[in-house]
Amino acid sequence: MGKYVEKKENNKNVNNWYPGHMKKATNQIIEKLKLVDFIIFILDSRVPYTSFNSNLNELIKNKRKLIIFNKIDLADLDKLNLFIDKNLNKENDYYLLLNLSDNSSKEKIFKKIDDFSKEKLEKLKNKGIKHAVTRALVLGIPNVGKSTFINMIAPKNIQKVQNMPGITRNITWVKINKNFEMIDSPGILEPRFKDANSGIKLSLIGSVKEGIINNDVLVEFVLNFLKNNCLEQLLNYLNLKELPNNNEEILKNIAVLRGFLLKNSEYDIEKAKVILLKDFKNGKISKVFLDEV
Ligand SMILES: Nc1nc2c(ncn2[C@@H]2O[C@H](COP(=O)(O)OP(=O)(O)OP(=O)(O)O)[C@@H](O)[C@H]2O)c(=O)[nH]1
Ligand SMILES: [Mg+2]
Repeated sequence: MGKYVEKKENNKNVNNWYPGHMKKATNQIIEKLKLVDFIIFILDSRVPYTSFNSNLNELIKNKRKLIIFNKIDLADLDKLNLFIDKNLNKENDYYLLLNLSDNSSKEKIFKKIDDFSKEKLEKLKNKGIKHAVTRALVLGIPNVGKSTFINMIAPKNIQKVQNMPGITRNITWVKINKNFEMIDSPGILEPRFKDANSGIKLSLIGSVKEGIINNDVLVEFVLNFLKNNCLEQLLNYLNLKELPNNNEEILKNIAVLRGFLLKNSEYDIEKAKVILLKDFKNGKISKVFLDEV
């Protein structure tokens, strides 16, 4: 996974919004590292580069790591696979593609966890210890599905889940079964954005909270991205056969479709912007890949 780190650009934009709780959570994670056998590192498949926190990766470099490319239901799988071919050293990096809205992912997860636990269990068995417990720490930026991952394999839904950042606030141990325990952790962002568009992409997928980056900037980016890369999905979303002339016309079209009218019978373009961003975040426009392949 070294290539991810090399790609990171040297940018001087210190995020002055960086939430204090993330610093605190990072320290709590460092404390827990010695207690776990491996790390489950969760990424958003729409932005596998942008959602890869290199700082966290540096902290866990001595640990075995299972990389989860999550939310594949929302991603362009061809591009994701190309990205994986280019960036993962398949002999050393263990990874799994998942859609956690699909309950059948459970089996895939347990199989992989068994693979990861085997080494330790065998070592202990040779020493005569039969009932060993394997422990894993789930890490990632906010909103990638860490708690959803844990809920999927836990005996019952324990962790709170919502499509916005900062839902998990504390390190939490969760017992999966008598042989396996996991730690859920609060999402942590890199203290600096990787490049000029990272903050935008992270806002679009709900990993940076609303209000940090101006809606106009987000709308402009997402419409240009869709026009250039996902025309079919955009036309479907707009219920049109041909693309309007410009972004303003597109927004007007959304306002018409939704019946967003102001008192003076003008279209409510601001409301159209908000709904577009919300729909994108909720995966109503899907099969996208926002990073470079
Ligand atoms: N479409 C889709 N949505 C998913 C998937 N996995 C998780 N989600 C949704 O993503 C949102 C965030 O999930 P969480 O599990 O709360 O994410 P988290 O990483 O724990 O977030 P923080 O605790 O805020 O760091 C929720 O709305 C989940 O339902 C997936 O594979 N596909
Ligand atoms: Mg969580």
